[in-house]
Amino acid sequence: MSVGLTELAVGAETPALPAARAGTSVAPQVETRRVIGTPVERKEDGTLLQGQAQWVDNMRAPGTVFLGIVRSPYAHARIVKVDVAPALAHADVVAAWSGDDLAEDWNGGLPCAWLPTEDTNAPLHLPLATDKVRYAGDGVAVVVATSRAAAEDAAELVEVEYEPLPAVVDPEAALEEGAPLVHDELGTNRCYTWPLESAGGVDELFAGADVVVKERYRQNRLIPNAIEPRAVFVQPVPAAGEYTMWSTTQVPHIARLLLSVLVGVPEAKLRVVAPDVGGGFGSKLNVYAEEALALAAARRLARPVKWTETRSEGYLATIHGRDQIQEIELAATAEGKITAVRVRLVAAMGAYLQLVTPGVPLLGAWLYAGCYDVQGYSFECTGVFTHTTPTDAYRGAGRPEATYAIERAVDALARKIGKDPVELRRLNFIREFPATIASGLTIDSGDYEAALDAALARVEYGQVRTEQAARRERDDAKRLGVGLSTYVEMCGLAPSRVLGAIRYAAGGWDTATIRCLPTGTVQVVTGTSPHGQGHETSWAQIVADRLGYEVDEVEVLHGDTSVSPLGMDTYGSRSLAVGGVALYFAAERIAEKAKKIAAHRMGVDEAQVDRDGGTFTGPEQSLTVKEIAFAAWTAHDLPDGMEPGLEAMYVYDPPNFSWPGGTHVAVVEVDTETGNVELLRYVAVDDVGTVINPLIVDGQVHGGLAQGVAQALYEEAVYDDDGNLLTASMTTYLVPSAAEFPAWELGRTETPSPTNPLGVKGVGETGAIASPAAVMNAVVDALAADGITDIAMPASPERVWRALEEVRG
Ligand code: MCN
Repeated sequence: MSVGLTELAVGAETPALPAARAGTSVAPQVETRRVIGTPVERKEDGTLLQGQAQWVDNMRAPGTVFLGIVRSPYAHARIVKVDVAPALAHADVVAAWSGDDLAEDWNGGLPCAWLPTEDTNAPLHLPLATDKVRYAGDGVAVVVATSRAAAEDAAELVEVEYEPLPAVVDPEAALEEGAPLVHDELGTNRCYTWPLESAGGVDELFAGADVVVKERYRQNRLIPNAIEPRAVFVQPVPAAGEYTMWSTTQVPHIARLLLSVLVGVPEAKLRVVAPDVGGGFGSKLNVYAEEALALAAARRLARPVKWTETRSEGYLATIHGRDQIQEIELAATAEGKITAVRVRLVAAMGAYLQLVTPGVPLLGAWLYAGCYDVQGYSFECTGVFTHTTPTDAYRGAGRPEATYAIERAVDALARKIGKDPVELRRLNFIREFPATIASGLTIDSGDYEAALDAALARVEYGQVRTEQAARRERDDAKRLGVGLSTYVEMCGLAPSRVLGAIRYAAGGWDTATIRCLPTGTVQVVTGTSPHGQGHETSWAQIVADRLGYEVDEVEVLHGDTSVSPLGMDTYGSRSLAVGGVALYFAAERIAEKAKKIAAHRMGVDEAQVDRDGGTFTGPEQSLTVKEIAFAAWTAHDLPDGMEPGLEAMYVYDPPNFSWPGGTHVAVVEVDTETGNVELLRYVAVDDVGTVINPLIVDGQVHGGLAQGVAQALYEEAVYDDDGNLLTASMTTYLVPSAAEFPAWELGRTETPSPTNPLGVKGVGETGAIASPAAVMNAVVDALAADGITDIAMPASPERVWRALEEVRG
């Protein structure tokens, strides 16, 4: 199926804005900026740092029972027999069920909300397997016991007879004729093929190009490592048929809807709470088997049920990220003007489709020409089932992959035509905004050259090149490399009609409610669900700024479907650009009503009242929003027909994505004797539009950089040919610590987004998106003179050393 988006005229519904909106560092779009833009310390940190956070695993209720999941040791096997009787004989076991025992509890299977084409293969994915297991870690039975330890012990007593079958773990091998099938009934391992409508006469541009580069890259499979493992706790009220589920989820609203359908609990009877959630990075943007099992068990047993994963269980049963093979071709003129980009992806889905598994590569589909002005564009992705843990969104989701491919390929082109990678980028930058790019979407605003210049000045590019040449000259075993990544990404997911056009099952709007309480404080109810991003602080800043409260007077409530019934949650760096903007509009609604009340109480015409933030001034008198909130509450003297109270809600559907961009520069030292890569310096100049809280933004960039550099240098999930996860713990899956990183050097340019009145763009994923390319370009740059043109991620010492051995002969 072919998808074209040009007809959507993204950006057409831009709200009316004050005049000066384009260019770098223009004036902020909101008139008052007393609180927006200041580095307020995070309100949530006291609770987190003093051990007063509410983690799911700390929840207690009398009579709680615990789940232990029996997981397959095989990547592919027929289930011959599951005997739970030995587990049931355990003194502390309350119940034990096989997949067949629970089959009647499900309406369909675990949900996938994004089937990119009409003919996408979406095989049934039951919370417990019944016929076959399809990856090591696939659940086959569940044991319920009165303690977690007993549940884990008794799970080992369940006797499962397997008939092992051959497995396939490599996505290209899985497409070959005769490969073991993950889902027999499909007759193929292909999940879908999704071509983006090709634009601009790609074939002709390639045929007429002076230079063509063709590159092939592998996106290593990654394992998310949120600091808090996954956990779920369900408390039923059996007589009422009601359930409250506390879950370590990023998506309480989405989870409520989908679990209600899957388990058959009416949506209005299911409350999902995401209390304090210790990170997710996409891995908790899902509806998991264990949530469904806990809910079904609570219904069957009429008791509270809890499950908490161990870290090694999480490595098998929580989603993985990336695992794609990329082919990218650039057509260019002799001087390096890129005319067309052609991309083919093979993306591993893993054994089943989780919530957005097939959609992840599509999130990068529009971005493989990066921030460059190209005429022709063609993209195609094939999703493939393999006998591995399902993949899904992991910080950046599709966009790190796109950035990696185009940025590495631009460096390859620079080498081929003998041009400095900086100059090649300058030659190709998009310079006019809004820019409708060849892939069909419209970039709101940007100034790529400003970020590039700032980054180069900071890193002292000329000096680094001089030092690099000097080291080569004296044949220093420690080569120096410098790598750039000039990126643009699309986040702030997303305009609902675009999501509809690309067959995502839900909308992309979000909600905010502001409730001005009579005694001078405010409650904000948001549909976003932060799990480390500091919304309690930055949302309070927006309200404080717009309505004249102190930050500490604003309480932000979130992550509970009973408190905040409407929301689309937190992922895709969407929360500020959607939920934060909803908050801005809700504040405007408050101000509109407050102004009417102020005029009424002053006995003047509304036109005679001026607003400055939360202060309303008439000819003789001023009233603050706090005073007006009290008057609205007593309702003793309101304009005729006006509703008492000062409360407003806004549901905001963004007219466009938001498009952060910038330049990252990595400087590495590569030891040609040991293969060790040391990241010496890392400069990141990001443009995320108007900044609400620079402290939080810096923290977001730090975290993203750590994950992106980890992908480039350390982390990789490795399976053997039988589908055993060889990197099944932190001793073999190398999660770096702060000790492996240099002090990040951050800078910013600021090009406000013209599509929202705050001018904001997302920041949550920029670091992870830009950095793998910068680091790997630096590694290859260090070794280019030795004849090396590519090293696969992660650039481990062994990999680098082997590559050098090969060229040394
Ligand atoms: N912000 C700001 N000014 C801007 C942009 C953002 O002050 N111009 C602030 C926001 O107000 C918000 C924070 O930065 O407090 C992040 O905002 P945004 O970019 O909208 O991203 P989200 O809040 O939607 O967070 C999602 C994003 C994603 S997709 C992943 S993955 C990720 C990330 O955030 N996972 C994280 N950051 C994480 N941080 C932590 N600690 N833990 C995770 O799991």
